[in-house]
Amino acid sequence: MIWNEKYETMSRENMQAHQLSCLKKLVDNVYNKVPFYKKRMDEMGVKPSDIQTLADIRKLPFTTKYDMRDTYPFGLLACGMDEILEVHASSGTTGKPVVVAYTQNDLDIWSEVVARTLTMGGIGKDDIIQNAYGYGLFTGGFGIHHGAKKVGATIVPISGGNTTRQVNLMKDFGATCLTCTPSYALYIAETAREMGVDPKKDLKLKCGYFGAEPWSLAMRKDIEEKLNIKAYDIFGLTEIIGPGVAAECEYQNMMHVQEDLFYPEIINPETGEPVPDGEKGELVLTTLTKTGTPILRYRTRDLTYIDRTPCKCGRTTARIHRLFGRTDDMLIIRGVNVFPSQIEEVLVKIEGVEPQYQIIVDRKDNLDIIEIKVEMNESLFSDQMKNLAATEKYIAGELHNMLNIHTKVTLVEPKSIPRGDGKTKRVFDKRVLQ
Ligand code: DLL
Repeated sequence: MIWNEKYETMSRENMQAHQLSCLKKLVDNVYNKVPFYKKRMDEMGVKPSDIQTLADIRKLPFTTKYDMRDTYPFGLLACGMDEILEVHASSGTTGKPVVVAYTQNDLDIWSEVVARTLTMGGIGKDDIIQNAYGYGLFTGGFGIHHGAKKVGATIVPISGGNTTRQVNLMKDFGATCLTCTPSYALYIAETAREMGVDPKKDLKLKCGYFGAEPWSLAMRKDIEEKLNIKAYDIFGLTEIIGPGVAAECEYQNMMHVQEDLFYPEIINPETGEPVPDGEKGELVLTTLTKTGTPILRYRTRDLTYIDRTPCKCGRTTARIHRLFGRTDDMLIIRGVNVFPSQIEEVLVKIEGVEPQYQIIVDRKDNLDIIEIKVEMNESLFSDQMKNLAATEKYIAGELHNMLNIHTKVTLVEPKSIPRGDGKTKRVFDKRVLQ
């Protein structure tokens, strides 16, 4: 089933006409109501009337995380505070948080995109959603909540944490859909196994929507097997709306962007110039219809490519590839570029290890060194006959063959890498402090 036939199956021609009409109104609105954008556009010598085609979007300024921090907390507001109903913020490890304020119109957009997402996985009013994304300033909990209400599903707003209770309630209430970060989904699966709960026999889960952090296809397979579900990828970011900007349909073949509401561009992150469809680059998003904190050309730092061909599911919306990483999480190890997600791809294919790992980068004698701590599974751990040093060497060899990096691999005991109920921190780059 498709939640919104009109927009999700719109012809490209009509979609572009719709996007252009929204873009013109948006630019007019921010130019007149947000001094930050007026100043930027004046500096660039561009007026709202210069936007006559979709390609003219390139005349407009980019917005970055720094711009949002500099205008903290409400400097990008395009309406009065009396119209704001909800505020969310991304934690940000450094500096001030990024704050986004929602009007009723924006909350409607948010619930609409999450309703479309849940419908893609066959979730409707007969379903029970265990929502284990954190509730609070983070957009995960409330975003799923708003959309679940819209489709009429039953919501269990359990938020993150207390994993034993998560498993018990999932069993007792008969949840059919689980929503949380992919790393937390694996933790829940592990806990269920320890509690003697068999997802095949004891749970009614059909699917889950996992996002907010990078995860590999191999990790998807692991979650699907361990929880006996279909695991869908859901993407979003606070600056734009939260979860629901793009998500996978039942074919799990790239994520549909809700492009009648968020206009996607893919650019070369170094030059800022557009790249052709199918070529990897940085995703840039413009909120076409938001009224609280409308954003022009937000530099997401997320790397992906776009495909505008229609999908087998009948939807015609552009799709983005699952994220390859972020321009700012790329590690440069002795001149070799490597993303944590590539390391994960290699690790999860190796028998005897779990997709639980930490990447520690340091510099000694002016040389980058990278250590990978990876957890053994119970059977490798208990197999005393196994030569662990040989396994470590084998993993290091695989990483070298696949990624051309020299690593020190350390196998650690099952469960020794801390689990979280939200986004998991996997990279510790000590060079940053030097
Ligand atoms: O993580 C919103 C969200 C909540 C998305 C729940 C999906 C599910 P932020 O905290 O602002 O918002 O972080 C946004 O997280 O720019 C990506 O780098 C990363 N991210 C989000 N979804 C995915 C995903 C939420 N499916 C940042 N795959 C984004 C990989 C993701 N990375």
